[in-house]
Amino acid sequence: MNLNVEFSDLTFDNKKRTPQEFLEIANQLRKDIINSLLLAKSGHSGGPLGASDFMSVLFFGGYMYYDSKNPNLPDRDRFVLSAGHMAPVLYSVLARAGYFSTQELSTLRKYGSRLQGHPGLDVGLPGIETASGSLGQGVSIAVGMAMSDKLIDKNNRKVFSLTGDGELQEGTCWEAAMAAGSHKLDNLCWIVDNNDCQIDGRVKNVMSIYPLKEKFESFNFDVIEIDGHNFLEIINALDKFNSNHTNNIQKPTCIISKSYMGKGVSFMLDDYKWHGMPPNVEQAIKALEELK
Ligand SMILES: Cc1ncc(C[n+]2csc(CCOP(=O)(O)OP(=O)(O)O)c2C)c(N)n1
Repeated sequence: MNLNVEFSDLTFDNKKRTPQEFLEIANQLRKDIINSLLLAKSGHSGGPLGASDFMSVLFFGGYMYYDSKNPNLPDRDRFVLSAGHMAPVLYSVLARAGYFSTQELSTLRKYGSRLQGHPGLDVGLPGIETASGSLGQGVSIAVGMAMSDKLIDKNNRKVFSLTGDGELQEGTCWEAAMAAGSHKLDNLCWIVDNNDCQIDGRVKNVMSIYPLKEKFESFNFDVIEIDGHNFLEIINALDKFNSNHTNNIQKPTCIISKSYMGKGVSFMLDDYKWHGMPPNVEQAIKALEELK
């Protein structure tokens, strides 16, 4: 069976939108994820598909200040994908925002490509703020960025970082949380993709991270729990972070985004086996049909 993979040239701007528009963008991201992973023949399907709804609102809903044609804009907001293995969704977001050609999505994980399995700084891909993939490292760097913005430069920038929930089993995360709360980093928005799946099974069975809300609250976070596939709830949570930042509430914000691994593709839904597996041709055809 053959599948002729094509990436459209469609890009999206960054503005207020309806839930239906966000869903259409999220499904475009999902199609890119399926297509690029099919060509790569390796990589992570489940996490990126589950985080697509949140990423659609974050990057295309007017919540981050950035200019894809001027990636080093000095006062830009920054996004750090701490769960670096979810790179396929970040690469699709950056391409669809205009940082680089959507055609480059076909090079995922290829030798010499700028789209490595985990984001790197050495390959020079615009829009990548730091290398990540060693779990716990990205969010720790994001906390450092927020500290320098708030405490040293005293500017108005915001830092967003997305961790997995399995990632929170990495101890470094909790030192980062303690630092963020202790330094009252109200310019930091920490998003937890809470699909309760990780590489070996359910997060709660491998090693429980719960209760999560109370843990972050004890580190001085304002915690917002949402359905990570409900666009109105995502919008409200990001609005709340904006108001926390504007009003200097002296607490970082944590959005616990309850999601499903593989969301959008029926045979991948809520199944941890799709954590680190790409689709084959038959599976990709079925997935793309469902995402039409
Ligand atoms: C420090 C470190 N230990 C182990 C790994 C291997 N690893 C990659 S992803 C992953 C599971 C992460 O689970 P989660 O954050 O929930 O992501 P999801 O399964 O939802 O995509 C592990 C253990 C790693 N990348 N870094």
